[in-house]
Amino acid sequence: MPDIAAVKAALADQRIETPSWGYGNSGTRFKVFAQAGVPRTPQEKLEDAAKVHEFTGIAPKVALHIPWDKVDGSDGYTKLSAYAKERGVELGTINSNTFQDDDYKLGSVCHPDPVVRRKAVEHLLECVDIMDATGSKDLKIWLADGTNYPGQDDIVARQDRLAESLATVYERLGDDQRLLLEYKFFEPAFYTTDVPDWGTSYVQCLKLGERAQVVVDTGHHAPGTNIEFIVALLLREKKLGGFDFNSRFYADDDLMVGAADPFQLFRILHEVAGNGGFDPATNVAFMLDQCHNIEAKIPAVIRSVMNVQEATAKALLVDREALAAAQAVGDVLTANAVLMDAYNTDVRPLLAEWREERGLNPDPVAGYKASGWQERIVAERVGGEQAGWGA
Ligand code: PSV
Ligand code: MN
Repeated sequence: MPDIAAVKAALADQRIETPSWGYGNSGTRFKVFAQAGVPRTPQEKLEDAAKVHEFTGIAPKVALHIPWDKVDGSDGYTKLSAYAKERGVELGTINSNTFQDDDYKLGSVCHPDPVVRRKAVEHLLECVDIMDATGSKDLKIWLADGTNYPGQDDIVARQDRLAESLATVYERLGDDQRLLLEYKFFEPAFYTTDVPDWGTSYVQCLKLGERAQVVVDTGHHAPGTNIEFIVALLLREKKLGGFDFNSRFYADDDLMVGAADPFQLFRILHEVAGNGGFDPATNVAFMLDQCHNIEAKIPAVIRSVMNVQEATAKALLVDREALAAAQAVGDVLTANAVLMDAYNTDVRPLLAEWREERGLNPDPVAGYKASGWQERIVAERVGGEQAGWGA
């Protein structure tokens, strides 16, 4: 069996980035249910994110979404970054948004009109300017671009426009900055999506260069897709930039990671563990991309971080020597049993101990509930406009 001290040391290296939008109001296209105490400003989102880090110890970074987290002033982002640091967290990935403007009805960087494409590219370049101010290393691009009807636009021409637009952005990146391209098989486009799968993202990234990598959002696949295979392949090709973790039952549900299928999460993280993905040098960004529509937001983010941590601990517990030995002689049942032994291990006591060793509450959700933070934000965050992505 793997050495427990080594497992604990590996867990200490883990960092899970939380999304600013996970703290704001969200919902479906039918209804957004507002919650008391929800942040009204990017600063208040950072305060909530800092609580998640305080109780889990492994969530020191917060991803921003522009323009949802837009701040004014030439030094606005430098100040926001300082505000985060004062609270013990830092600004992480900058997520672009080319999907909420009337001009983007027929697409953004793939739009047939060069004027609209330029506008979308300008937004992405602005995101890189923000990265320079915040010290963020990753620009995440998810495109809603696509078509609804056969014949609506030329599929290959759209790929050409995509390549040209992304190349302009890639050239603007600093040496230590990355362009991370998400894929999603459908929605909001229903006939063709311009980046529908890992292959399309991979092909585009390959042409751009080393600092362009693929992001796997666990909610962006058709039912039954073997996501861990994609993860293993991308790691092999050094093209896995990161994850957007969440759970899906049906489409892009954005539920808490590990809630729908904890076994799938384990299988994914087993491939990460086996292919060097937990090595900080591999630089895989582990991010949540979730919306907490009906549940309390901060404890839901804490729970999600814990779900990733639990699945990670199980993946680290896989007896890789025994697995390799069984695989080498074609002992199918033993190989499978080795994997299942790790998955079926209750790692909660190990993680509680790990937290206590770091001066953390062994039960982060209970710790948060006892902290009084929820009562405080409900009492203090009155008036103003609550944050949300609109629905
Ligand atoms: C799209 O569904 C997505 O996963 C992208 O990452 C967006 O940036 C994010 O959701 C927030 O809407
Ligand atoms: Mn995503």
